[in-house]
Amino acid sequence: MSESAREPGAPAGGRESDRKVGPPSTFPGAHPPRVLVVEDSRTQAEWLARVLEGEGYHVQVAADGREAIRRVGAEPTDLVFLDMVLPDMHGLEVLRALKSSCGDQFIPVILLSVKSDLDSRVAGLRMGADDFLAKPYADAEIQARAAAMLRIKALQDQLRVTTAKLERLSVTDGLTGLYNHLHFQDRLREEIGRSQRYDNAPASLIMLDLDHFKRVNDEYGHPFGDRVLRGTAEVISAAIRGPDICARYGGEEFAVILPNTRLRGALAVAERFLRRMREKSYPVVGASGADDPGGEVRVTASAGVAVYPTTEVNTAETLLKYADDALYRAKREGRDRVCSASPSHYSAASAYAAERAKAPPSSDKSG
Ligand code: GH3
Ligand code: MG
Ligand code: MG
Ligand code: MG
Repeated sequence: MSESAREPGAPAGGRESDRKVGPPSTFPGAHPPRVLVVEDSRTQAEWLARVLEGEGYHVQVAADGREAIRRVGAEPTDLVFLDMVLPDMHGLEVLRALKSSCGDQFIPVILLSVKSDLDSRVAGLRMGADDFLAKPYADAEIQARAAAMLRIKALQDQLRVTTAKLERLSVTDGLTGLYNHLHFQDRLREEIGRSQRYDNAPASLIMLDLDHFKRVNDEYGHPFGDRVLRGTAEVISAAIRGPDICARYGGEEFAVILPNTRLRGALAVAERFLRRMREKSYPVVGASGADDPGGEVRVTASAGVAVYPTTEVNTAETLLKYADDALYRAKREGRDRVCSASPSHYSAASAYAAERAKAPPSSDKSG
């Protein structure tokens, strides 16, 4: 160690009596902060560890750069003290590797350097180091800088959690937990854009609307209607595959984007939704007092399906329009059924329905 190092137990600035005694302080997190000391001098490392452990931190030591990088990659770390002079790598190289490996997580790094080494300190700060300690350092300074960094880290972590929560809320429908209208629009455009980039790979859209839902609200009340909407979201979520995107489009209207899916596949999915809707029942508590046994309510839905790309359907807007038109046709033709978009689509839908009609008996009455 050429850097005016002091031996353990003989700190330059701080006195042993300055150190806090008694039980470690309590931390806001569930665990004591985890500190990694990267230092090849054993005496320096042990001394730093002792000072930090005195603060109640959980301290690990890495004797070289490679071990430091491995540990940060493998073990949760809240703070790193990093010596500039290491046997295998320069401290700045290690810093670069650590900072690029922690992604959107903030892991503060305090550089350990000698006072005269201004250039490395400046370079280190420019490269993303968060602070530095110049040797010889005092116990109190180590403790104060560690505490300051951990405070900033706690705030950053909190900010990350809050941001993630807000991001989730901004795309979610509060009642059903599905994606909301705005996010649906974004995803539909994204999906069509992707399809255009990949040789116009097909994508389908299903629009779904509950039948006579106003009556359900009128008869059983709005909270009951809300339960039906949540139940519908469950039915839809359970019936789709991973890449499919489902959203609450509006009041009692739902939309599902099916990437890489042609008409036939989309019709099958829509039929499955409707069948499961028919099968699902919602218990009603007796409305007229204790003698009223209550009962159960079933709510059906109508669906419109359109596929991209066709001659008419060549944008997100036209895909939406055609699915919507198909939905209204399903309503007009009696509800509780699936219709598809253009006449050419429609004949395919009819062919599909005819095929289904020939299939072995099923309780399914749509198509
Ligand atoms: P149709 O079969 O033609 O679709 O008839 P409908 O009664 O379902 O259609 P209409 O558009 O007349 O009524 C939709 C109803 O959906 C009216 C509205 O009160 C209800 N609705 C919309 N959003 C919500 C909600 O968040 N909760 C509840 N409970 N009801 C809602
Ligand atoms: Mg060293
Ligand atoms: Mg409706
Ligand atoms: Mg509606």
